[in-house]
Parts: sequence; C-alpha cells; structure tokens
Amino acid sequence: MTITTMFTKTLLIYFIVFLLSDYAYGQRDKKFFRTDYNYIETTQGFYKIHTLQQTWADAKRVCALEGASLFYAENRDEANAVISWWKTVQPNVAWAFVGISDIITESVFETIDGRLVSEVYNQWQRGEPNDLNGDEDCVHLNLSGDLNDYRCDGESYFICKKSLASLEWDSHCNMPKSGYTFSEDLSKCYKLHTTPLNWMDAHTVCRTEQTYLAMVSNQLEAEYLANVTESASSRRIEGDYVKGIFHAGFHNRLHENWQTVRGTPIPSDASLWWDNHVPTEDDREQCGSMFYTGSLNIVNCATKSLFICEREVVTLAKRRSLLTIGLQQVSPQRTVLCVSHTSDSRDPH
Ligand SMILES: *[C@@H]1O[C@H](CO)[C@@H](O)[C@H](O)[C@H]1NC(C)=O
Ligand SMILES: *[C@@H]1O[C@H](CO)[C@@H](O)[C@H](O)[C@H]1NC(C)=O
Ligand SMILES: [Ca+2]
Ligand SMILES: [Ca+2]
Repeated sequence: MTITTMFTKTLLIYFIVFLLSDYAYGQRDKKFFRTDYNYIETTQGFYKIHTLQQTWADAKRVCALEGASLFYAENRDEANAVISWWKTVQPNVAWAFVGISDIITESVFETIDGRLVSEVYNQWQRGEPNDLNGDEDCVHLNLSGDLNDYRCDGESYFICKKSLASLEWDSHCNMPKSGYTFSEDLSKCYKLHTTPLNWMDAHTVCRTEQTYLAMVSNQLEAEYLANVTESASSRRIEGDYVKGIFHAGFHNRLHENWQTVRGTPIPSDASLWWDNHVPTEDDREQCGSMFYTGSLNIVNCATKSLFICEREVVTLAKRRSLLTIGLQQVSPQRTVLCVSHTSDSRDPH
C-alpha cells in the first residue's frame, strides 16, 4: 500500500467518524449552541456580548430571537466567570444590560424569569439603585461587577445567555430547537413568522435565527410554501399589513440587479413568477415577495407582511450516500462498524 492510499484511508476513517459523531455524543456533550456564542465550562452556559447598543426591550427581544435570553448572573461565581471572559473579549464594552428590571412595579427588581434580585447576583454600585429622575427601571452591569439601574430607553451593549441544561437540538434541521419544520422532499427547514414586518426587519429576523427569508426555487417548493401560507391565512392574523403576500428571499437593494439573499441569480423560469414577469432593473420596487399561491412577485420594501424563513439541511439520504462512497474504500471491519452506527443527526459545524 502506498503512502497516498494509506493517507486516503486515514482521511476516510476520520470523515466517517465525523459523520457519525452525533451518534456517539449527544448535542449537549458537544457543548455547541451557535458559532457566535462562547461556552464557559465552569458555569455550563453559552454567552454572547452584543456590541450594537439597543434599548433594554430590544436587547431582550434579540436574545430571544437567538434562542437565548438576556443574561443575569445567578451568583457571584457566574458573575466572576462571565466578567473575566468579557474582559478578555470586549474590554472596551464598559456596561451591558442584564435581564433585571423594576418595570412591573417600581423598586421591585426582578429577573426576566420572575426571580427577585435578592435571589441572584445583586452587587449594586454604591448608591444604586436610585431611580434617577424617576426614570430608571432597567439594570446594567459594568466590567467591575457593579449593577446600576438605568433608563430602559437608553441604548446599551448587552449580554445574552443560553444555559447548557436548556439546550435542545433539532436534529432534522441541525440547529437549536426554534419552531422549524423539516421537509424531507426539499431538504430544507421552514418557519412561518406571524408578526408582520417590513422586508428588512423580516430579513433581520431570519438572519438572527441563522436562516434566510424563504425563496422559491422550483415548482415543488412553490407548492410546499403555498401550503405553509394557507395555514397562516386560515388563522386570520389581525394587524395592519398586506395579507396574501409573504416576504421572500430576493431583492435589488444593492442596485446590482435582482439576486437572492444568498447572492445568487434569481430563477429565470418565468412560470415561477406572478404573471410570468421576471423582475428587471427597470422595476421600481426593490424587495421580493411571494403570493399565497407560491408565485414570486416584487414589492416596496416598506410593505409589512408575514414571512417564512428557511434553512437548507444535509438530509439523511445525502449523508448515507456520502457514507457509502466512503465505505467502498475502507476495510471490511470498518464497514461493519460504520453501517451499524448510521445515524440521523448532523454535525453543527
Ligand atoms: C464600574 O463602576 C464602579 C463604581 O462606579 C467604578 O468604580 C468602576 O470604575 C466601573 N468600571 C468600569 C469598567 O467602568
Ligand atoms: C400541499 O397540500 C396538499 C393538500 O393537503 C397535499 O396534497 C400536497 O401534497 C401538499 N404539497 C406539498 C408540496 O407539500
Ligand atoms: Ca425604577
Ligand atoms: Ca441609577
């Protein structure tokens, strides 16, 4: 056996072990949540410091969209661990909103999950909380570990947290569980969002969930998405928005001609488009949408409507074929071992 074939075999074995690693180790054991979160072993939690300042309510919303929650320290050990990590990764961020406020009742400080501040880490800065000008109901933490009450509509950096114990993995969609439905036929996962937003905000929501605004790429997908929209129509969602259309994953916001949100050309198959009209540079609207029938159309970006997010996944069938290709070239003992371990889940990285 030449060095090259030995090398190839070694690579293949690594490849198979990689493919099967979910079987041997559950998602929690892998300690993976999202690529933008850091795991701290001593606190068994994932954390992210947001460096775009937001109001407290927006900070709370962004953390929730990421599948996490606005951080507060359970105890001094967690505060110390998070602050020492914070000092190494974002030393210029002096203050960060945490998930504590007295919005519900003045001077009763509670965590976002309803615990009294006296039950969690509560080292206030000297003279705080002071409800300055009768207008401070939201709490932030500084790098020295001191808490202060601050204006909720003031903008601040913030920290999101996901505890390892609360991590649930959607093995079909290969992402943290967040309400996506897997379609085997399309090798994609979809989620209907029923809060009407403009196109940009809808795009932001999908990107925050690590997905994309859904795009119709063939007739089967058009039919599938038409079925998804039907469930929305039958629920008669109230609100001031354009009913019957759904934001879709294409646009001309860069004024470089129409493209999908992945930067690829839009489908040229006219039958996918409403009235067989494939948009051109001359069209005044700049954002993509889809009728409830699944046919594509364009809209003004400020139009509010519902939307669907999507994520492509490597299916079990695709994995099996990868595995088969691999197995043809390794020894029989390995073959037996590997086939008996064929698993349904995928690696997140
Ligand atoms: C945090 O607040 C304390 C008390 O006001 C102050 O002494 C300290 O310098 C602050 N730390 C930072 C990093 O701003
Ligand atoms: C859409 O729904 C119809 C009726 O429930 C069903 O027969 C059809 O298979 C669905 N199409 C797709 C692509 O899911
Ligand atoms: Ca207050
Ligand atoms: Ca204060």
